Amino acid sequence: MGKTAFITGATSGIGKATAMHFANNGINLILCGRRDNRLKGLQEELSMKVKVHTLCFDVRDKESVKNAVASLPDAFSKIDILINNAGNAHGLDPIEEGSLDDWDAMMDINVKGLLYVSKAILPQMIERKEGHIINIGSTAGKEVYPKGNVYCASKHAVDAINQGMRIDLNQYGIRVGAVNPGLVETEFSNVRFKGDEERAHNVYKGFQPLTPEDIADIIHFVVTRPYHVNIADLVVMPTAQASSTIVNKQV
Ligand code: NDP
Ligand code: 8X3
Repeated sequence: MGKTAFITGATSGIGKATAMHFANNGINLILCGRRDNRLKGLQEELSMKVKVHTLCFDVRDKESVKNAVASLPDAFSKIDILINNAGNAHGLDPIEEGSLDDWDAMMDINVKGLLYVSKAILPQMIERKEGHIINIGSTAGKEVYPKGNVYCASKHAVDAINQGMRIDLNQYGIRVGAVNPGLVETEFSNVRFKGDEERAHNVYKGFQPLTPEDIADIIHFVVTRPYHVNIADLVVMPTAQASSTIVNKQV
């Protein structure tokens, strides 16, 4: 019987690519997000390869998170792998001009949402003394960049939570690790710039960014190591990127 992965933010970008990569490698899927039409489309596509269940909820809503996890049918009730991926940046403004709504969104989704989902899934991993949690952090969780303030804070929090989880869950034999990407071309910048496609496109102009498939391939590598091997903290950038602020752009 194949393993089952619970992926948040599976409707787009890194989460979607991970779902597709896992399906190609026989990992059953619980796909989560708010856009149900996308979830259903993916389910239709990937059900030919593996078992797929979808859960449509907002990670900010703690009751919805709890109810969604509790609603899982028997065939999906054992979760081997949790990919805490749902998240986005909202805005890119100096701290004095930042929007309170953007700040709430980033802290509520990237930090609290990750905690709510983990809290709902952890009891079964603790009971079985087995499980693997991958937290999707960012280079923004290692280094702060101009105007990145609150997004960087949210990803620094993910970095701390990743370490804290690994420490506290060590006694249960649960693997915990983070994958921290640099610039990956997804819908990330469209969300950050609130639908301004040109501005979003310009972020990735003049160099070769990572693709969501690059990250999916790495996540699959991480989850397929022998159980005694835990990749605790992995940072990956495009070759053209040296840090959050140094990108070799040919424009
Ligand atoms: P996308 O915008 O393409 O995907 C974001 C995903 O998160 C979507 O599936 C979206 O689904 C989901 N999501 C957002 N808000 C919520 C919410 N409130 N409740 C439930 N799901 C939500 O971006 P990426 O794939 O790039 O981002 C995925 C992760 O990777 C994020 O944590 C991001 O911070 C991180 N990351 C991205 C990098 C990049 O350069 N792209 C680099 C480093 C890290 P839906 O809208 O359907 O709810
Ligand atoms: C996404 C990478 O540099 O756009 O976390 O913040 S960055």
